[in-house]
Amino acid sequence: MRCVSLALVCTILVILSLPIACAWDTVSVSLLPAPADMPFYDSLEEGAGFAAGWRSPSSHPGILCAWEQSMGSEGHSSIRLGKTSYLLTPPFATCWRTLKYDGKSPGIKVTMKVRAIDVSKASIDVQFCDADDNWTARRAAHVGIKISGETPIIHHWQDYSGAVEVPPGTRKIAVAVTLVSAGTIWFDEVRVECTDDFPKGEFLANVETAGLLVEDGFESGIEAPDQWTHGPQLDGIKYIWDKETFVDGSASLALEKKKGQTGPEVCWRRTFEHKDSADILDISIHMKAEKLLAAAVDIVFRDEEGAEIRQNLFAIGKPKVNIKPISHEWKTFATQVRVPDGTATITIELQILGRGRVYFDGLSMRYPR
Ligand SMILES: [Ca+2]
Ligand SMILES: [Ca+2]
Repeated sequence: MRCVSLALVCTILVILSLPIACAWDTVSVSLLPAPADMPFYDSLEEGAGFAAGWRSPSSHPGILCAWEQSMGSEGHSSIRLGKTSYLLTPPFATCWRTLKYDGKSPGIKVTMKVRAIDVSKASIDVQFCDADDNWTARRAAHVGIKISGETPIIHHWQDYSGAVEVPPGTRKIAVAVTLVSAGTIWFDEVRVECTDDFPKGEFLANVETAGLLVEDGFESGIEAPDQWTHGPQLDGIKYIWDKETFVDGSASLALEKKKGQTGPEVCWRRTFEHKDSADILDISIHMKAEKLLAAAVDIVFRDEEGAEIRQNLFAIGKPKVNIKPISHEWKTFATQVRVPDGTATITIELQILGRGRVYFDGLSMRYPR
């Protein structure tokens, strides 16, 4: 009896919060229309304007979520997700469906057909909501490449499937398909069922912050953005916290060198503790060059004893004296790196290696889930 009334209260609360559920940055989901019991099967053929029961955030430039009417692995309909930006940061193209959960089944298995064009990274996740309306998620399946640098995948309809453990206290679940990288995917024939055969999931985190190490626009601080320090004061070098040139917010970090070359010690740097169990990190940043010979972004992995492994992430130009300097507007640089075993801290260095001026903004570091 108590369960029934709680379920009623939850349902009413969710219905009351519907306008909020439409906002981009929330993962709240609606229960419209009445969700089906499991096993759940949906070929995405029914609906008016959009596939019945499926939700997506409000539209955003470069992000597409559409009910496809002329392509299906079964029938003639599916859902298409598209993203134009190669940045592995939000907004993502995503779509989800909330389902009833019986409160007993220890695991959930999801199966669906997926068609992909030029996809590096997409995921099929199961999300869990507790009594306090906190959402967490587990990855059921990954769609895309395994290692940075591989060619994005293209394939016709293929089965993707995965099972996840349901955390204690789960009141409802949602199945979500999310396109993180650029590309296009379609999905169809979604099947969700209870199972007791699933791998023990190690990671469970808040959906909105899952895997995020940092998103830094260099906005706040006193003499420099919070937690950023710079290298030595040398003749002809300026370390600038610039408040006139930026991609977002109202500030960026810049470096200026009057002439000649410099070493990597001329940099802005910030250090993070590496505590995540993941050994892969997605990193992106925006850079702008003004009459610049060369700049670079390095990552330095240090173990408990301080032994370091240094790796170049991005580079502009060449640190040679007799070449023509480069100027370009903001460009986005993105990559994925493997975190070496035993890493305790991760330092990002934003360097200038030759004369000119370079700006940095919008650093994002994320452990992919
Ligand atoms: Ca279909
Ligand atoms: Ca900024």
